[in-house]
Amino acid sequence: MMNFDRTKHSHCRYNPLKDEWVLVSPQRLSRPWQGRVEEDDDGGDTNNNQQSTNPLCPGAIRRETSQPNPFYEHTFVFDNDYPALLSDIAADENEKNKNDDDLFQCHVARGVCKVICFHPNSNLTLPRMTLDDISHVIKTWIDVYQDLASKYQWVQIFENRGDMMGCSNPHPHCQVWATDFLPNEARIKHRTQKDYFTKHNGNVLLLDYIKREFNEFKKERVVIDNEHWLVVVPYWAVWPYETMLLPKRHVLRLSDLTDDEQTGLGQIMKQLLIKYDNLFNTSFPYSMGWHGAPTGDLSNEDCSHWQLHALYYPPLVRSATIKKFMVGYEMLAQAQRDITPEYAAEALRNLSSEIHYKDKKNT
Ligand code: H2U
Repeated sequence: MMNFDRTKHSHCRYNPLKDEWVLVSPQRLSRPWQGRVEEDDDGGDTNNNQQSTNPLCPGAIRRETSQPNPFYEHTFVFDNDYPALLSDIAADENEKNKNDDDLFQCHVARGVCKVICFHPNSNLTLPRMTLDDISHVIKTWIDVYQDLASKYQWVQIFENRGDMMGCSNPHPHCQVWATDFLPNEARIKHRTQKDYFTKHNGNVLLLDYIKREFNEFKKERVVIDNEHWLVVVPYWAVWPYETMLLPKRHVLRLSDLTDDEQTGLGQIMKQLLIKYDNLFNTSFPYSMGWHGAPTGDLSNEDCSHWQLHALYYPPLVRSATIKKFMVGYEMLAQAQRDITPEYAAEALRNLSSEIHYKDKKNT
C-alpha cells in the first residue's frame, strides 16, 4: 500500500461551481502515443504495417513488460501499462479530503484500468468482424465487468475509435476503468433515474422512453431494432449521429444479459456499425461506452430504477473529415446541434445495406 501523494497518485478534485469532479492522474504522463502513425483518407482506419510492431498484437512485447503478449485467437485482456487509476493507495491523511471543505475538496481515486483487444488482426474493426468474433468481445466485456463489479462501484467500459477521438492505437480494442467512486455521468444518471422512478410509481425512465418512442412517436427516432434490442437517436442527442443502444427488457447490468440477448446484441451492434461506416464511406470515429446500475458496495442498494444502455458519440457531421467541434458556445454555455435527431435517425435508418462499404468494393 502506497501513501497518497498528490503529485504522483490519482485523485478527484471537486468543482463547487459546477458540482462536478475531475480525475487527476499525474502518474500517466509517460503514456505513449500511436494514434496518428500514418495519414490516410480512411478516418484513421488501420493499415498492415501496424501488424508486426503494434504492442497490442499477439506475440508483441509491450514497452513496459518483458513478456510477449500471448498468441491470442479471439480477445486478450491486460492491465493498462499506463493506468489513470491505481488500486493500492492508502487513505490521505494530509490532504483536504474531507467533505466539509466547500472549496478545496479532494478524495483519493482508487481503481484499475484494463485494455481489451477485440481481435488478433489490427486491420479489423468491429463492423467487419464475424458475429462469432463479436460474441467473443461481448463475453469478454461481461467477464471483465463481473470480475471488477465485485469490488468497484463503477465499471466503465469504453471504446475510442479513430485518432479523431483520441484513440492512441489503431488495433481494435477498448478500455475498462473501474473506480471506487461514481464518476459524474454515473452519479447524475443514478439520481435522475431514481427521481423518475419515484415520481412515476416505479416506472423505469428508459423503459417508458422506449414505450413512448414506439407507440406515441411511431419509432420516429428508432434506427433499428430486433427481438431484444433497439438503437435510437435520443430525443436529446447532442452529437450529430449520437445513438443509444438498449435492451427492450428491464436489465440493470451487462452481466444480467441472457445468451439470446447477447446474440441479439452482437447482431444489432454489427448492423449499427456498418450503417455508421457506410454513412460517409469511412471508418466512423466515435467514443462508445456502457452505463448500467452501480456495482461494488452500491449493488446492495435497490437499483431497479436503472436500465442498461450503451452510448455512441460520433463527432462527424457532414463527411469523413468534417466534424462537430464542441467549443465556444458548447464549452461556455450549452450543447448545440444543427441537424435534428429525427433527421439523423432517418439518415441512418435509410442506409439499408448490411454490407460494409469496404466489402462491397471486393465483391
Ligand atoms: P486508447 O487507444 O483508447 O488510448 O487505448 C489504448 C490504451 O492502451 C491506452 O490507455 C494502453 C494505453 O495506455 N497501452 C498499454 O497499456 N500498453 C502499451 O504498450 C500500449 C498502449
